[in-house]
Order: sequence, then structure tokens, then C-alpha cells
Amino acid sequence: MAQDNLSALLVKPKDLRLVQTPIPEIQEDEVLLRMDSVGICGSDVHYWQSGACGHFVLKEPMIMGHEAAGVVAKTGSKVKHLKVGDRVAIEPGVPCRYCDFCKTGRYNLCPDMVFCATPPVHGNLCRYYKQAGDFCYKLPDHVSMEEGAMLEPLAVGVHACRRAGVTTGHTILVLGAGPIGLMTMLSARAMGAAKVLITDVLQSRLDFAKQMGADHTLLVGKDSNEADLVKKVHEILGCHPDVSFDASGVVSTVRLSLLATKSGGKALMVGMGSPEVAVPLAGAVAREVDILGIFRYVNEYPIALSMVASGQVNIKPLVTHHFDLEQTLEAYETARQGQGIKVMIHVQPRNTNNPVKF
Ligand code: 572
Ligand code: ZN
Repeated sequence: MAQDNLSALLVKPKDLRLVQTPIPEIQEDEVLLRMDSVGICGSDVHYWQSGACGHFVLKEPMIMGHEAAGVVAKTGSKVKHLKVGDRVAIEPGVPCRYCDFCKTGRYNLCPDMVFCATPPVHGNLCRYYKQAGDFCYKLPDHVSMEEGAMLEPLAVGVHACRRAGVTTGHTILVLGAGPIGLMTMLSARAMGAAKVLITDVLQSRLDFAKQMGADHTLLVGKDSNEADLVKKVHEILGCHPDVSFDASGVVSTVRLSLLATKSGGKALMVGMGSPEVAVPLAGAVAREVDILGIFRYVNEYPIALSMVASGQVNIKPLVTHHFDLEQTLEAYETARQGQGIKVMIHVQPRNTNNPVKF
């Protein structure tokens, strides 16, 4: 095996470098992966620019990347469901397995979760990475490595829709047409939503959302009047949405999600915004709008994979930019500028591990 383990290391804010790191040694329940595709998440850009995302703060140099797929290069003796050469999607967080949250099936809330590219844990934007075998999901031949990497943001959308209880016939409002808003929209559709309205501040994102299946779009200006927007949402949908998803995290969309949701409906906070926002809480509470949060995903990788493998969702078009590992800085700059939807880094030349060429 080549000793090359080129890795994208964030040394300190605004100082991202490609450096060699040791190839990890695996334990008996782990696999060594030859990394293939790694997407850039909004949080990666936050860490790069400011050294922080939410309450997680960079204190030591950290390898980036958590939306990833790779190929099994070595298996530990206890790993029976995978073999060398298997193409896998990598669920990036491994919980402790022992706490009450883990034991009651809500491992995403485990306080000892080890999650890729969340300080102080290294990510997988490197050539070789080791992972617990049971957090790797074998991809069928017709699912590409890029789709494998994209299961990560899709799992966020699936989790949001499951928390909200999205079901057949629901009318849905999605605030924000970035990757997470789009994944939430696609998941809601796959779960039977009848009508989806998506909003954004950029017309280009709305045009893309329309191509991806949004029934309605609404361009929101920075100076839009809040009451007018609520009225417009109800007019466009012809009703009040059963479920609203805030996928932006900015105060104006969090407020809109509470104001626009049908009485007795659900408002889901999916976006990562400022820690404190002023919201019209009393009105929402009095109308029995359930306000829910999400934290990543739990048990949703297999669901996301079967949605893609069965053709229920098509996430391929969301990958709008492609770079090689050596071009990581350019890739991060593209993501920072908010061009396109998803920037994908190919650790191995594109299509090397796709039996069906895309
Ligand atoms: O892909 C999911 C994901 N989740 C992240 C970060 C990156 N990618 N989270 C870390 C930050 N939290 S947070 O602190 N926050 C809302 C900023 O709770 C959410 C999950
Ligand atoms: Zn992420």
C-alpha cells in the first residue's frame, strides 16, 4: 500500500493546508478506507473562516471533511459484513453505544459522540481514514461514490421530515434553498408531501429548486414585509402549511416559520444560525404550533441509501462543482463564495470507483 496520506488540515482559521499524516492502524471492529469523494458542508467553511461552528471551537489543527464515501482497503477481524473493495458511504459520527441516548435509540444525542471534522475530532478529507465497520454502508453498483457522500446531507433532510411526521398529502414550506433546504424538500416529496413551497434570497437557487421538484418558489428580499410574506405564503399554497422547515437559521426565516405554520402544525429548525433569536413565541404557542429542533440524524443512513438506490430521490444534480484533493483550497473558496449547490472533492480521480459511469 502506498504511504501517501495527503490530508486537508485546518491548522488555524483561514489556514487550510495539504499535509501528509500517518495512515491509521485499525482495531478489530474497524475498517481502513481509501477515501473517494468528500463534499464540503457549510460547517467546514465556518471552521475554515472563523475556527468555530455553534459551540464547537477549533483548538488544535484538524483534518476537514465529513460528507464522504470510500472503498474498503482493510477489514478488522470482527467486521463480517464488508470486504476489501466494497464501496461504502461513511456515517461520520460514532456514538459511545453505552449511554441512555445510545441505548434508547437516539444516538445522535450521545454526549460522547465522535464526529468527523468537529473539534477535536479529525475528518476524512484525506487518502486513508479508519471508521467503525458498522457505520459504513455498502453501496450498490448503480449508486455513485458522490451519491454515497451526499447521503450525509440527505440524512439531515430525512431526519427533519421524520421528526416532523411528514406524510402523504402534507403541504410543506421550506425556508432556504441551499443543500439542506433542497434535501429536506426532496425527502418531504419522497414521503408523500403533496405541495412544497420553497423560499430563498437568490433567484438562481429558486430556479434550481423548481427544476428539482418544488411546486412553488418565493423570492424573499432583505426588506420584505413580514406580514406580507406570511400572507403570500398562504396565498401561494392555498392553505397554511402543515409543516414549515427553517433551513436558513436567520432570524427572519425562523420568525416566518412560526408565523406561517398552520395552527396545530409543526415548525422545524434545521438551519444553523445565531444561538439566540427573537421570535414571536406566544402566538405560535397559543396556536399549538410544535417547535422542534434536530441534531444531525439517527438511524437514517440506511433510509437515505434506499431512497437513492430505489430512485425515489435524485440527488445527483445537487453536485455542481468538482475538484481534486490537490485543489482543496480552490474548492473551499468556491464553497465560501456560495457558487452552485454542493462542492465535491474527488480524492481519487472522478469515476475511478463508479462501476456505472456518470
Ligand atoms: O451535516 C450535518 C452537520 N451538522 C453539524 C455540523 C456540520 N454538519 N452540526 C454541528 C453544529 N450543530 S449545533 O452546534 N448548531 C446548530 C450550530 O447544534 C448542529 C450539528
Ligand atoms: Zn455537515
